[in-house]
Amino acid sequence: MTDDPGPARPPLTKGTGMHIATIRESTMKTEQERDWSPLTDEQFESYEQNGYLHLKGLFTPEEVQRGLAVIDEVVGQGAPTIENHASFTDRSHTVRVRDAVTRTAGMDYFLDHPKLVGPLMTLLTNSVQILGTEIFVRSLQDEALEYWHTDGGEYLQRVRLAHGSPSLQIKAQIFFTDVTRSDSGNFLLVPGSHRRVPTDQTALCYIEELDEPLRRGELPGEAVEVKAAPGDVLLFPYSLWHAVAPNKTQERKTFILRYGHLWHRPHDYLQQPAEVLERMSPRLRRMFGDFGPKVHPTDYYKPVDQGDVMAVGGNHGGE
Ligand SMILES: O=C(O)CCC(=O)C(=O)O
Repeated sequence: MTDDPGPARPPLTKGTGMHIATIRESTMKTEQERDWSPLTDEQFESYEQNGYLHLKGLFTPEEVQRGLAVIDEVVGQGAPTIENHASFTDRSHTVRVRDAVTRTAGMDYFLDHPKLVGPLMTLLTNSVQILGTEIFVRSLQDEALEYWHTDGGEYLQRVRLAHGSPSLQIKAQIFFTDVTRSDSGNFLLVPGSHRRVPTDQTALCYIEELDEPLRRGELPGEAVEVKAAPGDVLLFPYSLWHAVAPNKTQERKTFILRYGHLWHRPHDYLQQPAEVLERMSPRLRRMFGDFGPKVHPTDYYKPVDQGDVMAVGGNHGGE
């Protein structure tokens, strides 16, 4: 997806007293050199058609070690997480740390990484907010670790977007252990299902028409069992029908990061605490919905400096 920044204009800054339309045609644009690249047209089209994008080897083996250390650090602290909610379906076979970014600064590296920011900037058309940060450690289990469902609750479940529309909400799963064999806690998905509304509508968004066969170990014919290596990233919208295979190999360790537009509400925090935001780059703070002390309610819909703030993060191009 190419994005020509257009002719040179002055930087967009808040509080100049000038109307944005006199400064720049689009607030998505920037004169700064970005540290990220957008998805290619081919990648975008593949995501559009299939409802997922498997980015192989996005993170290096060193970065994988870094991620594993973050997981060990947080799990070693007792995996502190947020208060229970009536909709949570956390189970004994999985350690699930919600709002993990408040437990460790080590996640910032991944969240602010140009290799991850670029695809999200494409899919969410530059309005990118982090809605949740989770660590998953999935242990061994002979039956499916998760049954077929969509994400985001029953209200969002009915929304279907036209082909070519920017995504509404997205998950990025970063794999830190080997999930290249069957029955190793693989992510299961039905390609194209992101544009289908399940027949059943229930509070937890499980899809009984597929769950009943899955209890017998049967998958729909068109289902894909994702074979992910450490360092791979899977992007998918909340509307994609997905489940998790049994795990008969080894503990599976991943981050699952939730994203939406700036005008969405987060899932596992209301506002990040000041001490968390203070350690972050301006881009990452913006991705946590922080506009600084002079925020205007309209900023979430019409952020005047979005292109400039999102151009560069704190990882100096990544490692
Ligand atoms: O653990 C996984 O692979 C996916 C978890 C899941 O079902 C979800 O993110 O909604």
